[in-house]
Amino acid sequence: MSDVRVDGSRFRERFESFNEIGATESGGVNRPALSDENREARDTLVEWFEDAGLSVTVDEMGNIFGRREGANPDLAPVLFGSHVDSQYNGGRFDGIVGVLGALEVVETLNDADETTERPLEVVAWSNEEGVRFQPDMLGSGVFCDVFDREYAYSREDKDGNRFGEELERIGYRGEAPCEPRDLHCYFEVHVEQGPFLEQEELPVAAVEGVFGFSWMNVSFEGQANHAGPTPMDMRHDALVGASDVIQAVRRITATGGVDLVGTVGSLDVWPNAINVIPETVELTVDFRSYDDAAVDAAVEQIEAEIAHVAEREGLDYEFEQIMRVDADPFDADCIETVVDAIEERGHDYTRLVSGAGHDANYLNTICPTSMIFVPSVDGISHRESEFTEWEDVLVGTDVLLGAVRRKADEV
Ligand code: HGY
Ligand code: MN
Ligand code: MN
Repeated sequence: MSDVRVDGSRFRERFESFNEIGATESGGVNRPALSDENREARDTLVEWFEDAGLSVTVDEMGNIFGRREGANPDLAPVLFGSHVDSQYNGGRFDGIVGVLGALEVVETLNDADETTERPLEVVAWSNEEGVRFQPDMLGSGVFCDVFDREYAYSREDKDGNRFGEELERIGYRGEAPCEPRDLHCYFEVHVEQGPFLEQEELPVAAVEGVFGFSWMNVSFEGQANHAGPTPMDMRHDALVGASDVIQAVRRITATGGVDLVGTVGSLDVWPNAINVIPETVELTVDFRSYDDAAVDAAVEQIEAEIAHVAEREGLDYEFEQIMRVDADPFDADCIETVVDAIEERGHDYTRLVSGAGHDANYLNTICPTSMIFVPSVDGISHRESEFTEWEDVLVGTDVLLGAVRRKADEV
């Protein structure tokens, strides 16, 4: 295989200009799924895909595919990419490195005038973050038959906007069916979003799997009343109920298994007034572990705690698990392909399991899959100060190039 390398300056220029879209004052980006900023990002991506000679397809979930023909069009393609939707005030690297890195791999092969045996497809998945529309990984989830399209279209943001209508509004409700199809394999390069690679002073990791996780919506309904004259034993305070759940999540993770993590990330109080006993509280719970039994046990425990607290405080409650993805290890051969690509470049590396969810979780259920990680400075992500050194981004992208070329010539 001839020695070709990604073009760091072209990639850097593209990365910087892409991140001007929805740029925030503090150096992050604000491009939540299906927002106007997300539309602008999508439009830019389609233009760049077309400039790189890719034939672009947008499917029913707004997933954007760019196809580069190989010598043998009948062979199943090698798919690689990530997502371009961001957190509210999120980082500039999460997802973007994987999509623009995939485009850079195509450009590098174009420069080398190299035709692979198999077709290549670059992809930008819709709604990976799941912050505006829950659950996350909705675009890849429908593509992998985890969710049906109508369910996805029905998901609402906090203002009651529906996913399907917002997709229509931004012009990305494509015609192509969003369903599983024959893929040779899937790769995704992504920032680690944790501290390990930086602590070990390593530039890259072959990812062996992703934590399983559960997302839950919880709501308590008590009774609003005056904060002054209402005796304590007559209160039905929804926020007291919620506070017990938050403590219980911490308690469950302390004893629930070595890598079990739990988060209450979102909490809405109504009427949220200083002198009114809270009537309703809506909160979310996120449990994750590489041990699926630990996640399931944690979900069971928190549901029991919610029922107990509601009983004690005289509250009504609702509990819904809106998403459960298993911790399935990635494909051994795809992992070793990544390792071969790393070793060919002579990099020190390690093997990691991801605590963050990725579209690769779902692709792993329909085709051989693995990922490549590059370090996150201070282990930070989902924050505007998220950062990865550019030479590390290039290491990861070069490894993606090596892995894709290996798989694309398998017949
Ligand atoms: O939640 C996650 O891990 C991903 O950012 N959607
Ligand atoms: Mn991501
Ligand atoms: Mn993310």
